[in-house]
Amino acid sequence: MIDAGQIKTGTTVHKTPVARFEQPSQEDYSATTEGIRMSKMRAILTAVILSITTTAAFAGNAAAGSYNGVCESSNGGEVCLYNTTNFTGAVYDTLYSKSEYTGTYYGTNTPIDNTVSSTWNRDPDTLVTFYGMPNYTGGAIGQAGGYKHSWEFMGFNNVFSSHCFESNPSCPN
Ligand SMILES: [Ca+2]
Ligand SMILES: [Ca+2]
Repeated sequence: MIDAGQIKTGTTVHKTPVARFEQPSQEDYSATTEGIRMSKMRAILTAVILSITTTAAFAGNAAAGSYNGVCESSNGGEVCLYNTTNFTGAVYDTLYSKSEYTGTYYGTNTPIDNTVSSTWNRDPDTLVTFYGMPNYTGGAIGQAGGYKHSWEFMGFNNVFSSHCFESNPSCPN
């Protein structure tokens, strides 16, 4: 709206003083409309710049995303393993499928193999399947995108030994 005012003032300068008391001419109206349009364009530009900044921020987190002790939805979304039943405490957070549970919960010496009690799939639209054995074998159960499950109450406590995102072509069908 500041732009509209500036354009209108600029137009008035070229008129005689009497013109101030006339109804706004079509020219004035057009100038105002144009000003609003310019303001909108500026708003869109600002939104684009913000979007770029946000993207850059996500890119900046990429290196620290997987296995940093924080269960995150950025970069496609992690799957997070907990050895507690309520998604708290130490976590193994990863963006990737894992064919063998060789790791430990972040910041601990506790192995993840056969100790997972709850999981959170933070990928909003990709199923992850957990398996009772390495290499995506043994008993399997899927967890849909965005869901949290406490496996203690579902008969899968302390059994998982691998997991695979369905987007991974090497996962079993
Ligand atoms: Ca993380
Ligand atoms: Ca197992």
